[in-house]
Amino acid sequence: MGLEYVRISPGFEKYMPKDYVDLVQYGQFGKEIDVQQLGQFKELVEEHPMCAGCFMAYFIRVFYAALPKPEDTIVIGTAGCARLSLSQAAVPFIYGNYGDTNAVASGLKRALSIRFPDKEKDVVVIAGDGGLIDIGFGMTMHSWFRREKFTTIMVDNEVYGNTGGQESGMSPKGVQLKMAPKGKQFDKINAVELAKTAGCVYVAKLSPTNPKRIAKTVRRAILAARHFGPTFIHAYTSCNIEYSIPTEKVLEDARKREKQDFGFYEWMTEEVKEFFEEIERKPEEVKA
Ligand SMILES: Cc1ncc(C[n+]2csc(CCOP(=O)(O)OP(=O)(O)O)c2C)c(N)n1
Ligand code: SF4
Repeated sequence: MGLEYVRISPGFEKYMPKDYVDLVQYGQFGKEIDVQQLGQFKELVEEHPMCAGCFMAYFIRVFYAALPKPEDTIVIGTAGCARLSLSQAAVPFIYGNYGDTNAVASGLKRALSIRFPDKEKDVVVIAGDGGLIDIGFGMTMHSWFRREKFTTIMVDNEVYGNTGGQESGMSPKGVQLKMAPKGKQFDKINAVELAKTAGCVYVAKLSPTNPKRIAKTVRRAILAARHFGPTFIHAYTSCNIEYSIPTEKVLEDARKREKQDFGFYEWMTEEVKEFFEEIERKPEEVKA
């Protein structure tokens, strides 16, 4: 895409679908949106078939609101619950074969930098724990080893939600699931430490209790990937269905997990830290 493709040619407004006109007039393209204004602008994803009250769907909603440049972003997903809403958003979406997302993203990011040498095009992978750390493990790790400059976001619901409840490497030890009736025998994989060891330059872990913090983390991960190398966000996004969490208890559960094992964690290289210190300085701190 790009801003020039998003804008409607003068005189054509009356022929375009209202949803599209609203998106251009009242949406995020070409603007910096504060995530606290959610509900006051036309969002990039509004309708999707994910379960009512699904916290993964909420996280994805905030993710889109946080994109620094939606008109220059491409999202890659795969089989799993997340793609049900990713594929409905007004941002180009590529469906990678299950497990292949980070290989597809590597090729795409390289191709975009050749095709558009003077433009920044952001590539973001969003996939489940099964897609990234189980079946896609090799592709994920090797994209990090190769220092590919895109962001990987793992929406970790600690189960294979889309296929009915098999255990994943990210399920906590001992948990019983529909298709793991004996209880998981092994520890939850430490994805954050793997990402740091494999070469990510910015790594964060969070439970989505605070939209402002989600937005800042997403933005930082995308900007760091643009300039320095691979970045990774590990987000806890509970599954109401497989973990039997009633919709009204979803936030309570996220807060509980935040206290327990999903406290906000952020790590970055010195180079990335200096970059953010520079670009996030308040205007009054910038010397004339
Ligand atoms: C190559 C391949 N293997 C297996 C599948 C079947 N499959 C589809 S979704 C899925 C599990 C999804 O779990 P996860 O990635 O954790 O995402 P969630 O649905 O939990 O969000 C599997 C095994 C597939 N579509 N393609
Ligand atoms: S199965 Fe779970 S993760 Fe998937 S949409 Fe439903 S609540 Fe969300």
